[in-house]
Amino acid sequence: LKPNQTPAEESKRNAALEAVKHVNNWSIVGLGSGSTAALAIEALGERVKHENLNILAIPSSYQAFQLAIEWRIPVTTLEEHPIIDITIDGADQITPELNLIKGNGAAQTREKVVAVATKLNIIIADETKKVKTLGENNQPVPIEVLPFALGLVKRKITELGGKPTLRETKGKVGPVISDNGNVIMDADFGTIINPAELQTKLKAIPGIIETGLFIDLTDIAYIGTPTGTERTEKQRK
Ligand code: A5P
Repeated sequence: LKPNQTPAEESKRNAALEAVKHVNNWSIVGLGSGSTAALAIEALGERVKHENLNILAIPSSYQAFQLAIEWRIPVTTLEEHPIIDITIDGADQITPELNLIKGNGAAQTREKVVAVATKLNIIIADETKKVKTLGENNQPVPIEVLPFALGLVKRKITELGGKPTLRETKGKVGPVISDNGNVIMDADFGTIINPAELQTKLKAIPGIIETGLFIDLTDIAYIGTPTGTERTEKQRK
């Protein structure tokens, strides 16, 4: 336990510590993004330092890349290693079927590329991320959009029943620009009964790069509590 940790941080750290136990020597490891994934990167860094763990990491964002450098975890690229052994990432919402909404940190496109390239995907989160149905509690779907296509994408999302909002930055006026040079639309679809169908419809709109709907991509979830973790597993189709 770290000093001055809030119960939420403790929960996230417990999940992160459980997940990094799955990382074996000589693995290619995908690094997720966000505050929970950051704790897993830290825990991996500790293992690299104290256990001489030999791994090569593929960061899913500029944030994850910087953290890997900070914790002295060697990095590689998907071009060199197109198959990733294990990825540990966070989520904004997670259902009992282990479907997710991701992208609160605008990193969902690279996160999904990394997840699809990965043999074992582990998601870590605290209990606040657990939901019955994706889209509950007004959680929008983060969508990365080519700036040129914004007008079209907005209209098409509205036709699909969504309420799109362009994500604005803090610390600068104007929209959030992703690590890939695109903008983010947060689209509220209410509760999403059929997320796979919505994903297919959204991906058919030109200008949508990727969405934060992660369907059937997760193998194990660790939900952390201040005192332990709850594990859920799923056989991917
Ligand atoms: C980044 O774009 C997201 O997909 C994160 O994985 C997600 O937002 C979880 O972040 P926290 O762990 O900070 O809640």
